[in-house]
Amino acid sequence: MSDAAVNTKPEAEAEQDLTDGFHLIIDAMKLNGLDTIYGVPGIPISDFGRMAQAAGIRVISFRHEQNAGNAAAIAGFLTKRPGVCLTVSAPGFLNGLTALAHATTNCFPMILVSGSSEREIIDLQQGDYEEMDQLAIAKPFCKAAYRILYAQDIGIGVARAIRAAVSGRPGGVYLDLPAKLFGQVMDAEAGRKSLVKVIDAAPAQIPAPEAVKRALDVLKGAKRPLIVLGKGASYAQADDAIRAFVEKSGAPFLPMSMGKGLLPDAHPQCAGAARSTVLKESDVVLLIGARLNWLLSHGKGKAWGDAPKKFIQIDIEPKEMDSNVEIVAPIVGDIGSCVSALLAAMGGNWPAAPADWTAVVSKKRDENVAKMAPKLMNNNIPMDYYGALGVLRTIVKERPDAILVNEGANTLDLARGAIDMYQPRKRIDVGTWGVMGIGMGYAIAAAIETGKPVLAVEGDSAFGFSGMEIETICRYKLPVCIVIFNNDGIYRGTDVNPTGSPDPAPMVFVKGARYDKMIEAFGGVGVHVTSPDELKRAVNAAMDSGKPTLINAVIDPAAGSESGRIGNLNPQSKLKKK
Ligand code: OXT
Ligand code: ADP
Ligand code: MG
Repeated sequence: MSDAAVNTKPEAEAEQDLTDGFHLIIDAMKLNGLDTIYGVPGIPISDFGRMAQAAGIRVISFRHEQNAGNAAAIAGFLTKRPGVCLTVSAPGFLNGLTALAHATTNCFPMILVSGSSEREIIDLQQGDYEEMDQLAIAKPFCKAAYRILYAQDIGIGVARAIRAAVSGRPGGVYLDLPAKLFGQVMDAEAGRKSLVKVIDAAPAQIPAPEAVKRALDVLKGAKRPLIVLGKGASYAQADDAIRAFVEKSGAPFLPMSMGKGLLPDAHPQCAGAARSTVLKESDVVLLIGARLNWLLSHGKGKAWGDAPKKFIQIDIEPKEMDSNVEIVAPIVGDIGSCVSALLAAMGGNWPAAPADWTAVVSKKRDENVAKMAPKLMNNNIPMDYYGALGVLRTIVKERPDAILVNEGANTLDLARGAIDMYQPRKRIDVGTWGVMGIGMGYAIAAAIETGKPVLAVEGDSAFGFSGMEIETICRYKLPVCIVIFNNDGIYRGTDVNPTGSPDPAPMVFVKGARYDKMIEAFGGVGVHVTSPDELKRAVNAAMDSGKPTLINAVIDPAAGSESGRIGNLNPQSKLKKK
């Protein structure tokens, strides 16, 4: 690309209608419906944020880039448009990079836009302000990485970033904008013409008819079919087709954590409460937007039992097939198109799922639900997880359109089981990595993108990773109610330092901490509760008022277990404890 089209002569500015990098980036975003920026301002993007706001883009300014990045990632999940995160150079960029990698790992479309230093200084390593070869560093953590050097390439650069983020398997994209680009001036008309409106950014990917037939043949032959609904199915926004297909098949379905609510957890075919049984005993498993990764025990081993199993998989990413076990009937395409094709090919007289199998699943589910019911009704003080979750379960049932954000270990795993979901994309959580720190970023973006009330159920450790964003929540007056399950530590608050030294044990925090006081510093409502009744009143009041609220819910420090439901993943020393 030559410099010829870039007008750098000041005297020409008076005579010509001009634009510059700042305005072209803003115009390119607006042209493509990117109407919100999550970020942290500073050199070299301070003015860009101001100008974007002046131009009508919503600019949500955070306290730390990782939280802004997580907000952008979940905005992408919720809307199918790439969420945009804007950061300064090197340290700001690196703070945002974790979120970019998280978005890519979870298949959420997001664009991390970072200001950067000039190439000539970076390449000679001359020590610029916040110098770093950001493009090179970003590459392994995202789906695509681009740098725009010239104002006239902004239209194409933004278009490429959008397409890369949302087409095929969605993911994170890095867009590098050197400081000098913002000020580059060019003819306004030429600039306008250089912008690109992305047409059909995520084209439908229609499955091959023979793949659909192959899958239905396998499914029809099943004696114990199971459908697994992952967060890809939630992302696809093909809710009606998925529901119609699942119901027509009559098969039990198992929602993954963020697949919950696609069909209500209270649906008669839901096998969420009979997880072990359906994994072990099914003979044909149809995966819709769920990978056979650690969360599904890689499709093999003890969790899946001894009986031979056939897997059918719907995914937009062909390489996902056979990634862990053989997929006998791969259907490659977008979930909306694949599920619609399956439905159409099933015809009018698809056989009911074998009744002996659905009876086994229902029986197990009813047993597990009955086992949990009394625990959820307990009124113990100090509260245990179940007593507190029983209250939240009812509140979510009464307010099914609220968005539930959830992170922690016990706080996560027990809430996932106890709180039924009723609508798609209402539960957002730690995802594929089990990462702590998504909480406040997710809560903010969920409120901004959907306009719905948000209930964030947070372990006390989990909250700490993004807790400063309660100021952001208060500043933007968002309808977010945060409930901290405060058990004085990571998993439990009971560990002691065995040496007797005054240093606390590694897993515990200040005992009896009052997180509710923190939000009062920013004008939010803080409430301290010790019983399920108090918790119920406080959450309902917060959800009714829509005011930023933080509820410090005291949980018995001894109630949790190591790493929640995944304690088995901790390596154990074979040596005798000293
Ligand atoms: O069928 P069976 O009989 O087996 O029963 C199952 C279901 O059928 C049944 N069930 C039900 N019964 C009745 N009624 C209903 N409605 C119902 N629904 C289900 O219940 C059981 C269990 O069901 P489930 O949960 O579906 O099944 P299971 O077997 O657990 O599923 C397996 C998994 C793997 C799919 C599931 O467990 C899962 O999704 N797990 C995700 C786990 C995860 O991601 N955890 C987070 C990471 S833990 C750890 O890494 C933490 N760290 C380290 C750290 C991290 N993560 N990140 C960063 C950046 N730095 C460090 C930290 C610091 S957690 C953590 C903080 C923890 O402390 P906190 O204070 O925040 O939290 P507390 O623990 O509360 O103190
Ligand atoms: P979960 O953690 O809920 O099991 P995963 O994140 O493991 O879900 O899997 C989601 C899968 O969904 C990914 O393999 C991704 O390629 C796929 N996916 C995402 N969007 C679509 C879509 N629109 N059509 C088809 N597959 C999709
Ligand atoms: Mg805790």
